[in-house]
Amino acid sequence: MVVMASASVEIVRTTCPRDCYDACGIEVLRRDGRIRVRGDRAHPVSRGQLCRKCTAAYNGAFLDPQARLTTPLRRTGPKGSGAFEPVSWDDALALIAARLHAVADRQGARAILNAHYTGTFSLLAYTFPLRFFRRLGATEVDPDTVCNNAGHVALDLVYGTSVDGFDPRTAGDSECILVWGANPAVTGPHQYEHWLPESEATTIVVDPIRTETARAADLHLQPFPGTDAALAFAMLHVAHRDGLLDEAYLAAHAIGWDELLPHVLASTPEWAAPTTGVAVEDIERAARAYAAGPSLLWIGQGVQRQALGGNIVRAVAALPPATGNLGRPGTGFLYLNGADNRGLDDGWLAGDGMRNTPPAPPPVSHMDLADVLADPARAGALVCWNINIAASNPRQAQLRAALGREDLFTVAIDLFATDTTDLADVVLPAASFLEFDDLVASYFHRSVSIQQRAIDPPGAALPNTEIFRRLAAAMGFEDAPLHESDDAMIATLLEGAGLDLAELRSAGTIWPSAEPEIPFADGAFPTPSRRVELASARAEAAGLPRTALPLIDPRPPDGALRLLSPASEWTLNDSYANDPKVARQMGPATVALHPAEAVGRGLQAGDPVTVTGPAGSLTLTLALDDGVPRGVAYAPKGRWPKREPAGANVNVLTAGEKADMGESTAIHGTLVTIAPAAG
Ligand SMILES: Nc1nc2c(c(=O)[nH]1)N[C@H]1C(S)=C(S)[C@@H](COP(=O)(O)OP(=O)(O)OC[C@H]3O[C@@H](n4cnc5c(=O)[nH]c(N)nc54)[C@H](O)[C@@H]3O)O[C@H]1N2
Ligand SMILES: Nc1nc2c(c(=O)[nH]1)N[C@H]1C(S)=C(S)[C@@H](COP(=O)(O)OP(=O)(O)OC[C@H]3O[C@@H](n4cnc5c(=O)[nH]c(N)nc54)[C@H](O)[C@@H]3O)O[C@H]1N2
Ligand code: SF4
Ligand SMILES: [Mo]
Repeated sequence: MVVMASASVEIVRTTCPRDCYDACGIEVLRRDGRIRVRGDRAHPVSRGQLCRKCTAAYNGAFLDPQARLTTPLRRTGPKGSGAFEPVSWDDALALIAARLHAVADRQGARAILNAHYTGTFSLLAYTFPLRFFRRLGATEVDPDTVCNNAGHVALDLVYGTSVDGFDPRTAGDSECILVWGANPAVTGPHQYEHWLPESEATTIVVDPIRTETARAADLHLQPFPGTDAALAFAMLHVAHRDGLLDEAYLAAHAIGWDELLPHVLASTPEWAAPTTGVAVEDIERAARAYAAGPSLLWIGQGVQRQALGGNIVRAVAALPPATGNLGRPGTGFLYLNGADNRGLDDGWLAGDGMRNTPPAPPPVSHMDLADVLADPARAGALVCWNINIAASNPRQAQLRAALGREDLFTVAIDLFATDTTDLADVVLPAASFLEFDDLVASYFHRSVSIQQRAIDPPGAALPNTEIFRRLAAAMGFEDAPLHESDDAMIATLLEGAGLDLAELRSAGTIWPSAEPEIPFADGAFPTPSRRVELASARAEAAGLPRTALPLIDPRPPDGALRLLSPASEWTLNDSYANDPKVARQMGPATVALHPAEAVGRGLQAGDPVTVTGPAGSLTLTLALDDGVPRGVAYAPKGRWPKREPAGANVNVLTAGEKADMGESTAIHGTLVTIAPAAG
């Protein structure tokens, strides 16, 4: 909806659809033909402030037609040479359709790979294209495997769901908020600035790095990476020892406590302290504060990117039922809140129940993508959209080599010319969120927001939805679900949720439930036993231990460091690194070490250092930070390889090792060595 703020100013209210906890409200102002993107002061979460990265990029690269892709492109030189010529949409789509049909005829549609993620996380642009790939019978590269799948699988085993998180509005009833392996100062800035401090609860942060979030907490537990399961078991031990368990809750609503108990009894704080690096007193303080409750548990995504990440999340997830911090105001856990807990049927949007679809081939993990793409028998074509795999996936050099296969037909769809589009055969220009209507469902708040078209796309750019409708037509797929209009899908989704479009357009964001929702208030869980499964037959059947175990990763061998590469405050994953203001703020790529680690290696801040990991080496600038523990190296993600001096980012080091569950990334388990750069 356009509001005329004054005779010469038009304002459109919309929402930031990035993969971010916040889902900020946005106002787009048009004054004398000039556009300004700013925070919506009326929005209860963002309160008029966007994060600095989005303020820069939405007023910078996103609005700059020189920075954006504005026309379909066809490759004219060797792969990766950067030689492209503009073509019309009709020609580009006809070429893609012919090549995809040829691969399907020759090898079966399973040799067409669909790689996608949350470049935009607005509902339609993120989900609708999946209908096309279902109809086609393509192999999906399982999106969550590059991010958070181990946590999803673990929570599904324990609770039967990973997407029915606490309602943040219930924090007023909490005495303690435990943030385990999330860093909202960077990844959910408004939760850090408003939600956490305003709750008045005691805040406890568990993070190997003394992040800004950790510094602001009442208590920071700083375990060595990959030791969190031992810490969680020791907290359960203290709760048991000090009579703080909720035996009644366990008896009524959980199974398997008896199987967990021997491990809990063995996990004394005196054992856990040297095992994790967290002092006995701090383990006890945290356990008592959390168990006394009412307490919220925020399980971050950083904690599960470990070799035993699934086991860690299962162990941490035992805390709420054991201490009765579940099912009543001020309690519960949050990993993510799924759109469907607001009545938004994202399964339907993705094509559940569509007729005329071949059986879906088994998905491929992002950890295996480089190998699959290198194999002509398994990969004849790749369609990449909403993701920049040449920057964000592990095994960067191997992946780039595979993308360089002349006989791999690659389509890449993006707003910008990324490292991935540079390696494509056909590049399609996507419209940005400012340029089309959609819905946004925050994964922290249980809200629904409108995304409204505020400006025209540059050149010939189109929203993901329209691109895949046109591609379906070019392929000769006439199925009605592949041709639904955005308006019709928005109307169906809102009707299912009982929401009114006009009201949403004017409010920007609506909470469908006026009162804080309390998941599992009835004590029932969507597991096979209908209870919290602390011991799980499903886990056993999948070849996993029946219960979480107090296991830790071995400490790095002498001289080796554990590389952590979580979110950067200046980028959103790989997005914005191409914005000039953001690039200036970020400066050169650094790796941070504890000062004592630098002394031992004869290194000083600012030195160029060569970091060597299992898949390759990279030269970075050394930073010193005593908030990084000894034995750890810290180098945030989010750089564009082609903008870096070495033509690579931190993912050139990483080998695609998998976590224990869900074929998911164990990126924070990467071991590296660091030495002065030669020359
Ligand atoms: N070393 C290391 N690597 C990591 C991680 C880590 O912690 N460490 N984290 C991992 C995680 S958690 C994730 S989620 C991944 C994310 O990695 P990516 O998914 O690659 O990163 P994004 O920046 O979210 O988005 C990718 C692209 O989507 C494009 N895009 C934005 N909007 C649209 C749109 O409307 N349509 C289309 N077609 N494209 C659009 C953006 O311009 C961008 O180029 O990275 C993973 N990689
Ligand atoms: N600014 C910004 N915001 C983002 C993103 C971004 O790239 N930049 N990415 C978005 C995406 S895709 C995601 S998935 C979310 C993720 O957001 P979060 O859930 O906050 O997760 P991360 O930032 O990946 O990691 C959080 C913390 O986990 C810690 N960690 C690493 N290993 C361990 C461990 O073994 N134990 C414990 N306890 N902690 C550990 C890291 O030190 C880090 O501080 O953020 C989203 N928001
Ligand atoms: S990335 Fe997150 S903090 Fe930044 S504007 Fe978007 S929703 Fe808000
Ligand atoms: Mo992610």
